[in-house]
Amino acid sequence: MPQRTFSILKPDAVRAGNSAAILAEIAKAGFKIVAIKKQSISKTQAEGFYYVHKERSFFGELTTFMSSGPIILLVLEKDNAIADLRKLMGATNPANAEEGTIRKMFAASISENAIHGSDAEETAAFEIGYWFAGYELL
Ligand code: 3AN
Repeated sequence: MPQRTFSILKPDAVRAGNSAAILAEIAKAGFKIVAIKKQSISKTQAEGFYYVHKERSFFGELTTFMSSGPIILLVLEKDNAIADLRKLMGATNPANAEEGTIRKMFAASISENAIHGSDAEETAAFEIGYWFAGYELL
């Protein structure tokens, strides 16, 4: 059964001109793009999106970074999409990311790590609904 996941190409990746190369890796891995949009988000929008991390020490840094420039919001679909995208992304800290992963290829640090991907079905449902209206997901 095809599954949907949510992804963000983060401000560092967009700023560096890596969006198209990362989208090519995503396509090569067999994901279908259900929805895609580029936009700048406010600090408040970032705080709402990352509310599960609000007690973490890096919350301020994370939400300031995510609102520092345009991002690309994606809904992706394939069998096993959530786990497969996490695998393609690589470890949160690019220093620990395996060869061939997006973070190994395109991320500079744990805070500026090129890509976000949902970590579970419930988070994917929340994250897709946070950024996309139903009519954008047909
Ligand atoms: P992932 O994105 O791999 O699921 P999470 O959910 O642990 O990682 O963290 C959410 C985001 O917060 C990460 N993508 C990263 O940008 C940022 N982050 C995580 N840990 C740190 C840290 N120690 N310092 C700064 N930013 C961090």
